[in-house]
Amino acid sequence: MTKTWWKESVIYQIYPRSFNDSNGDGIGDLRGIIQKLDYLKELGIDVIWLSPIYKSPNDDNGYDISDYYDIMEEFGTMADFDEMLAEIHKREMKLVMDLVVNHSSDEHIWFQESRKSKDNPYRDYYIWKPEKPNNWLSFFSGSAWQKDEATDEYYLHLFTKKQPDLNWENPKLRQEVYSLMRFWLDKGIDGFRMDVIPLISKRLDYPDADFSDFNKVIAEVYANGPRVHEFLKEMHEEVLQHYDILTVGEAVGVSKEQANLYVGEDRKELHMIFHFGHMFFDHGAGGKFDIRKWKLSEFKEVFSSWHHAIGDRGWISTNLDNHDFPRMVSRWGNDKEYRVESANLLATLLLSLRGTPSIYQGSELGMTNVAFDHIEDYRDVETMNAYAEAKEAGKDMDAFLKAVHQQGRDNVRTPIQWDDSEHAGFTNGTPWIKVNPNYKTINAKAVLADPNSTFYYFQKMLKVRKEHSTLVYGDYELIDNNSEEIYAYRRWDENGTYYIYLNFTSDLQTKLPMPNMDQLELVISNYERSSDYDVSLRAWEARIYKVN
Ligand code: TEU
Ligand code: CA
Repeated sequence: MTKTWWKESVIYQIYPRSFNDSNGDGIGDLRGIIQKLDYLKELGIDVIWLSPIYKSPNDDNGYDISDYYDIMEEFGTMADFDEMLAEIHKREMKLVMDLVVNHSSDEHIWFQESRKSKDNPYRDYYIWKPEKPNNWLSFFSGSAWQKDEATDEYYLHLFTKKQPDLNWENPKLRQEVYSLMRFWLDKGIDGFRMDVIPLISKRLDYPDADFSDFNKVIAEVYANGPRVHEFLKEMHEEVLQHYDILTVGEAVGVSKEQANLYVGEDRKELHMIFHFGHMFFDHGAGGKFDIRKWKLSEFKEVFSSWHHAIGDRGWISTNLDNHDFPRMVSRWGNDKEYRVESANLLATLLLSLRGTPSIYQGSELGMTNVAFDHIEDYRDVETMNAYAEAKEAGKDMDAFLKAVHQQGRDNVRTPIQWDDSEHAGFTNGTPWIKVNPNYKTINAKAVLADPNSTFYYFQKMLKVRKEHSTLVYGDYELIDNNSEEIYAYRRWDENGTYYIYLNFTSDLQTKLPMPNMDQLELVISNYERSSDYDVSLRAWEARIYKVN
């Protein structure tokens, strides 16, 4: 297996709107990020993935771009950007930008032109049909086709109607994309996270789909279209191969069997993908707000089977949350009495699997989901649309709000809790979305003052990954597949063998599948070690051993 920096790096995702506000307008910004770079350096991450900062009317918080060559006004200026990039590099960290090119904003000049007339030179930058060709639905509720008055035709939008899909069949559009990528790469950025990249090639027969299972439609109809690999190879040839960068595709709808078609080293497409193995697996047939219970054995199976499916041929990136999914400690851990322990256990997992780990902002603080009482306090377009749709359908709206508390995207979009002052020190003004009321106890100031905090555990675990390359490159084998309480696995290569034990319950676990104890040296644990506990695990205890 080839060894390279982007396999050894750890990514930290910043959602700029919610990170840090430097000028009191209630919206996080680039200068706010600059102020916190020392904090990130101290944590020990290598690469910052920045959610979109391009000019945008913010229908979907920047995932609707109206100018790929400019910075969103609320976030700052190009001079701020250049300064931020220089400051990141000065601290020997890297910057990966979000590339959102499955769709643009309807306010992009291309779409403004495209919609004017059928013979406009930009008409073919988007996907227009005289009639709705099928029953496709948007990810964010309602039809994926929107009628436009000027020409009386329909355009495709897999996301909101302010996010028209770009037409990748058009070679001119593809060249535009490659140009804007070069613009940012030539500024010196270190790579791209590619938004919904498996969706760029559409099925040109536009078949009807069976929406009794939306995730199945994504996988079988929307993603992995006929020309997707041709387009990615062209992008690689024209742009990517000329830079020493990190590329990671958001692989919605990509199965583990298909994954190496995107990331196989011989394929010359992407370096790695974020997979959705665990991200969608608690969704019922009715989608994310139709929650299904999961078992630990299923969770383990996701990571095990993805590890084996990719093998030594390709690479993946692993995350346990991001700006679209609930807080990791609330989703996979216990965000009540074992919040700190379980956040640290999840960090142990994330940082001891093969694949480049990505930490979402605030995880290192042990930040949790939020439960606003009123729908008016929510901001996310997905949540708002789904709420309106459920109401229209006469659903039980109290139950729906409860599902939002568990699954809504705003769970991870509340402002970062920097201290216990008003609005958690995120802003001097009024934040664009309310802070989580638990900021008085959960905040950066508090964790930095507490040697036993999540922050210092994450920091320590980041060092462990750096110092033990087996955790990066080694092979992986699950131990005790059937346990619904313990996640245990072995990592090994020519440099050593490691055993990782994670107790995913709030109970003491005594039946550990342990090899000979006196050969084992403890590398890290999220509890103070006490010899009594060598063969048992306390609530949410995590331990890594090295075999001597
Ligand atoms: O997300 C794509 C995607 O699959 C999500 O729509 C996901 O299904 C949903 O958020 C789950 O609730 C990307 C971005 O990460 C997301 O923020 C954008 O809204 C979306 O693309 C459109 O650009
Ligand atoms: Ca601001």
